[in-house]
Amino acid sequence: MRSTGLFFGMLVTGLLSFATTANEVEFKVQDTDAQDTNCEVRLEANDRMQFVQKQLFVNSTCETVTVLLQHIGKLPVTAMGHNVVVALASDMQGIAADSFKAGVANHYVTPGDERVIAVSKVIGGGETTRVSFAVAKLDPAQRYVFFCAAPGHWVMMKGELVISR
Ligand SMILES: [Cu+2]
Repeated sequence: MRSTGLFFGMLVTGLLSFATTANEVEFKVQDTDAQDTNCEVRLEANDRMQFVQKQLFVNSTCETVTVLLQHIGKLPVTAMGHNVVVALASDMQGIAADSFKAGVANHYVTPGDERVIAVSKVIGGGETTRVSFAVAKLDPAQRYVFFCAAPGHWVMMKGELVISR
C-alpha cells in the first residue's frame, strides 16, 4: 500500500504542477476537516442535472454550517448552472416557483425572501462556491431540504438536510 500511496502522491504532485489552482488545494484540506465535524459539508453537482449527494448531514453542535458546492461537470454556467438553496421542505416548491422571475442575477431567489435560509451563487462546470448559515436557524423538529434553484432543476436536484448530533 505504501508504494501505491507514494505513486499516487507523485501523480497528484504531477497534476498539481499543471493547472491546479491554490483554491483546489485549499478545498481538499478543508474537506478533510469537514468529515470530523460536519460543520462543512460537500455537495457535488453535475452536467446531468443531478446532485451526487441525496442527503447532507449537519451537526447541531456547529455554530455555523457551510455547504461547499462543487460543480463536477464541464458545461458552462449559462447551459448547466447550479446553486444550492436551504429551506424548509414545505417551502421548496414555493421558492422554486419564483425562480424564473427572480432571475440568475439574484441566484434564482427573490431578494429578501424569508423562506430562504441560505442561497449560494450559481456556478458552472469546474467551479466551487460556499454558503454558510447559522445552525440556530434550524428547528430539529422540522424537515429541511437543499435544492438547486435554477428554473426546473429542483425536480431533479433536491435532497434532505439532516440535523444530527
Ligand atoms: Cu441546477
